[in-house]
Amino acid sequence: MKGLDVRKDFPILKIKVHGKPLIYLDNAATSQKPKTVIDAISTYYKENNSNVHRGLHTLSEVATQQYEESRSIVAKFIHAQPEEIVFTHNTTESLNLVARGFLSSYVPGSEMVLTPMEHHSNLVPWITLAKKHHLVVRYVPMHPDGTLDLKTFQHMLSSKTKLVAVTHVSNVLGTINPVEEIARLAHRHDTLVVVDGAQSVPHLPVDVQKMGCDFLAFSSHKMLGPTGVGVLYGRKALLEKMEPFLYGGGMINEVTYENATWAELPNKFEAGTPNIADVIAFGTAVKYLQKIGMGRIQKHEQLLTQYVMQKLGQMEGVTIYGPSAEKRIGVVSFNLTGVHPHDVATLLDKQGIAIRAGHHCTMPLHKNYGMQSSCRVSFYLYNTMKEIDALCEALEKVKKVFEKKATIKNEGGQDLKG
Ligand code: 7TS
Repeated sequence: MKGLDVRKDFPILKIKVHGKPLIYLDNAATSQKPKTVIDAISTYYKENNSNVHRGLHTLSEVATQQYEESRSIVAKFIHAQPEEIVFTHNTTESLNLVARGFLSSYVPGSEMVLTPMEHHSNLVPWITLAKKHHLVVRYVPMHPDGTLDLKTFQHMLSSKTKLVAVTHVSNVLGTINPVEEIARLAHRHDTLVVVDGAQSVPHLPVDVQKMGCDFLAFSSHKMLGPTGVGVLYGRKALLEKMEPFLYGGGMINEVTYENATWAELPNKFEAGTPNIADVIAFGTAVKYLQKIGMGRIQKHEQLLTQYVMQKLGQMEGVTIYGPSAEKRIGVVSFNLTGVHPHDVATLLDKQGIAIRAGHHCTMPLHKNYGMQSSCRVSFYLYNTMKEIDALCEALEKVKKVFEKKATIKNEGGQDLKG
């Protein structure tokens, strides 16, 4: 397979871990950054550092212009208008902003529909809200392969349903959920649709017009940008109705000792000095992704996913969770029989291979599958087939270590008996 020829752009991919070349397969947690993004941060501080939206001097004007340019780049990337893009600190904050912003619209007994595969960030804000305001939370059933049962979902909706919150892509199962269809069905009941795009916007072409969602949340750090920048896309009419959740400088129109009125969108939701350098560098990251092309990135990751699922599928003692490769993105969670995921991750790390092990902030989903934790590999545009070969070889070694341990234990037991 011909790769995307991008590895040279990522300085960190040249490093060694425990003397072995780094194989970074933890992209669902955070992605690596190309040199252009790293340079954008340092150039900003070296040549441009200033606060935005307040100075009349040259530096402040340039910083404001670059900050707002990033907003336009991000808006274009998901087919939205710049005033519909609110910069937050991460997906978690974006989702909390929506949960707080519509507090007054929920009457006791109102229903929210979630899915069993939500990350805690798209679960905890809603269940906490529900507890405080006596709302009912319902969950769409899932087929055994980790896809949603849309037929049942359709029947769960009614005039009582105020909100559907769904992840576009599961960070554990990799499942791509049919968010277009979900939004269409929900809107028949005037239900708000909040989509968690943390794992989709970095990996698929996303068009909020086509998707038809009301809100979409995602993070810069998972899509080649810096940490500390998140996005909340919201339909303009809804953002106008929504209450801010932070109050202070930058978000006001007029203030007296008794009263305050809010600034126009999107400033109403960006109180205080924002993360200027990182927002600007995020714009650089989005431009980089656009240059490669989201379609090509998706295709590349699809090939890697097919390959890893085929190879892991052939390996004895491996259980893979979630749907077949064509229904998911490049996220594959699995377990090795008899080996704790933390041991798998630690032994792989000794080979220079970074994977995630744990519950991946989806405790209820793991319980659903009758487990506490799993191993997870997740790809991005710079990963290769060779890295997957190295992963599988290393996993075979892990299996051998534990088979040996089991034999020694057994032999020990026999000795005792004897
Ligand atoms: N939603 C999904 C689907 C996610 O995968 C994550 C982070 C979040 C929300 C939260 O994003 P944040 O930027 O606010 O932290 N997921 C993971 C993960 O799978 N491993 O580490 C972080």
